[in-house]
Amino acid sequence: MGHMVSKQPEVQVLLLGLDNAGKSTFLYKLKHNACVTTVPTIGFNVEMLDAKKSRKNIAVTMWDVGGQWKMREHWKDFHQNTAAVVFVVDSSDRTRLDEARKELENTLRSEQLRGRPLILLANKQDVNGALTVTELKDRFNMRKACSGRDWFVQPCSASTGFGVEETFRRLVQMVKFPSEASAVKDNIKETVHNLRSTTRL
Ligand code: G3D
Ligand code: MG
Repeated sequence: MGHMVSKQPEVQVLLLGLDNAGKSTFLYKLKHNACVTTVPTIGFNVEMLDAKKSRKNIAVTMWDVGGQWKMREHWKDFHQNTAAVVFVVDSSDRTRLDEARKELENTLRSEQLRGRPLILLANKQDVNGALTVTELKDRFNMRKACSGRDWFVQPCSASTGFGVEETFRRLVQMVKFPSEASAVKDNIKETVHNLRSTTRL
């Protein structure tokens, strides 16, 4: 059979985090566990990965936007059409945790990312003294920061590969297509909620 010019659902995922968090390493590791094509570009990397969700093939496009200070102002340019965010943290670098938390908070403030699921990737778990998932959850005040969206803190070591595939599996589980019944239901629920709050039904 010839290659189908795909009508398969496509979702975009944003990989964010400070420089040196391990975003590119994570993407590189994933690439070896899935069928991908690489399109290296100035300022960001993008990979396409195949996945299965509800017995359907889906194409996951993962954007690794440079974490350097210069690039951060461009993060918001990627927010539109983003189905989920993976925010990568260097769990071993205690000196930059506050900086990372602030960037996460900025990201979560984006209107275009409202309700989108988020995975906090607790990377570099192989390093001695790295913060644990529980510690990071507290440090980033996840429960409060992520209210109104699905979220998860995933332990990972991008360089050894620990947790990498599991992250991708969870990600695929968490993303919603507009066509998915549950997503439609969520939209309806949200609309009803908004109607109620504005009209006091
Ligand atoms: P970035 O794309 O987020 O900027 P990189 O980060 O993927 O370039 O990784 C930054 C550095 O962290 C790299 O080290 C990389 O090898 C290291 N790194 C990434 N993930 C892990 C991890 O899980 N454990 C450990 N121990 N190191 C990790 P170098 O030395 O190449 O700069
Ligand atoms: Mg990088």
